[in-house]
Amino acid sequence: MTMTTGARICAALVASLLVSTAAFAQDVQERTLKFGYSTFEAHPLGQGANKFVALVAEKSGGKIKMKVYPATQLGSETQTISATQGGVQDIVGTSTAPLVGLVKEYAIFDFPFLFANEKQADAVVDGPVGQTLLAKLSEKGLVGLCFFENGFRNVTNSKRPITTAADVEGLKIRTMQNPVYLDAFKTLGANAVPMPWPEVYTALESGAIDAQENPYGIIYVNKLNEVQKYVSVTKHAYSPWAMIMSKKLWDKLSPDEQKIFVDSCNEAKVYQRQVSRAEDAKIVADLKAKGMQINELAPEEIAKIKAKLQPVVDKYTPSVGEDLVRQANQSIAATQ
Ligand code: EAX
Repeated sequence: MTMTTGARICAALVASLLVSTAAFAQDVQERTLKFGYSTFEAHPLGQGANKFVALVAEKSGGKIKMKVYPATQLGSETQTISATQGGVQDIVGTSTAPLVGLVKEYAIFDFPFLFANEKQADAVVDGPVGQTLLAKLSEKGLVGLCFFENGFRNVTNSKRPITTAADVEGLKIRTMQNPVYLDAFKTLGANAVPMPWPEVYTALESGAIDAQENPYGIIYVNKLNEVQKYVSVTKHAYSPWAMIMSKKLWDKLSPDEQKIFVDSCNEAKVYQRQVSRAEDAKIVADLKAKGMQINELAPEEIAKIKAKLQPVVDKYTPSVGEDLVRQANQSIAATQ
């Protein structure tokens, strides 16, 4: 039987359509995944998480769905990281600070005053250092997809505005469960106590602690204005927020599915960071309206605090690795 040219092209098109439909059907399975994270849906991190979920659904033709558990419903960050390692939870969004217990190199992000602005943070987390750190999670049963941002951290407390390093002395301050933060605040003379986030509001309310430190967004959605009077704009550290998948799930995914997750994360992060940065100005006004007293520190006082904390950076540089620190500083310098 002979075919006309038109018929041949038509047959080829039908065949390729069948192949691609079949390939799609084969490479993307129907899945419902469990995704938990620490903060509220209204927070820019929650908005970014929703964007990620929507993108995954869209790119998978509606086949990959996620059941989302915000606001520490599945437990604290350390608990949800462990659950994700074990495969009980499929995806976790978490501050990177609690990851230091698993991969010591993550401590680089906790170095006081490593970044002066968002551009520097983006250059490092999206550059070779961020890639190395995401890859390192695979040794621990986890797969790093990309970094969202929690943001620059400021100290809040119930006692006094912090205008100099001396004002930090004696404050009973909660830190994340991370040795760099603990050492930094101890170095400044604070009584620093590590505590999982879900316990913090109550501890502030009861007066068990005086202070905590977090970016504006976390202060705001958790209504810390009800239990804290002062916000001092120390910007002493920047918290990235890692989107992480269980390696147990990752290893079962087809390359097409893996790509859907990585691409969705990288698209969602651009949106998430925009939201995060756009909301800060509104939050400051609202916190002030709710009675919080917000103070900036003079640049020379920030410089003094930074100098006091240099020994902490020096202490953790060997365990992070000289090369990684050098790479981070190169990425930072390249933004100038
Ligand atoms: O992940 O524990 C913390 O202070 C974190 O910044 C917060 O829970 C968001």
